[in-house]
Amino acid sequence: MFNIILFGPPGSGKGTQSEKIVDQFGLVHLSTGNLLRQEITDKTPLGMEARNFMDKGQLVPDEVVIGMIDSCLEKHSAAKGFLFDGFPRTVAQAEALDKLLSLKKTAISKVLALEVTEEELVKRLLKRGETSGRSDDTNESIIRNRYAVYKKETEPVAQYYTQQGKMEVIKGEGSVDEIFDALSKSIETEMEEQQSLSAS
Ligand code: B4P
Repeated sequence: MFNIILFGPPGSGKGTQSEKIVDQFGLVHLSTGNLLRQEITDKTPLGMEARNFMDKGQLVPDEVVIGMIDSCLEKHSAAKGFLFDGFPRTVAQAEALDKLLSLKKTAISKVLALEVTEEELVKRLLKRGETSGRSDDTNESIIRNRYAVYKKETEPVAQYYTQQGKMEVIKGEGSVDEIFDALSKSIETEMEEQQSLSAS
């Protein structure tokens, strides 16, 4: 299995790039943001609980998100690999993911981190808010809170994977295609390394 994490602050292009990566490399896309929004649309109890956090720009509790990922991994047990988008967002989520993957005798191969300035993020999300109908994208103070939560709770996850030697930073500003090219090159290199290791 080949598993990667697309990491970065809110609005850095994780969702945008994930769609292109899964098309190109045949991985299963697991976006916790999309899964949570689907629960909200379906008006499930989980969705109702998650909405209270998401509307304020806060993170949904770890146990809710980890449970969701666990059942998705079960559902796609024959997958060639996974692309995790927007997950893990806390060190507790990263530790839980390592455990879940090791039970399946697999692991994270690489973490690709998109780097974008705060001002560019705010600009992108406010623009998306004009058309997306997403309540967390329309108010600048909620967007700034999401960024503050990222700095406090999610940035330590980068340290966690740096210690494992899996982290690579990619410039997240420029055209969507330029960024996709940089991400693809890094994924291809990692896939080749993994293949030559398993052949030896
Ligand atoms: P997510 O759905 O993960 O989304 P996001 O962080 O808002 O955005 P993303 O980085 O995917 O940006 P996108 O490509 O869309 O999270 C939403 C909320 O869900 C969180 O705040 C949290 O409450 C909750 N949640 C999710 N996962 C969780 C977890 N694991 N634990 C706890 N809570 C969780 O790009 C944004 C915009 O930029 C788009 O309009 C796009 O068109 C534009 N864009 C993209 N690339 C561009 C480029 N190169 N140049 C210009 N614009 C670009």
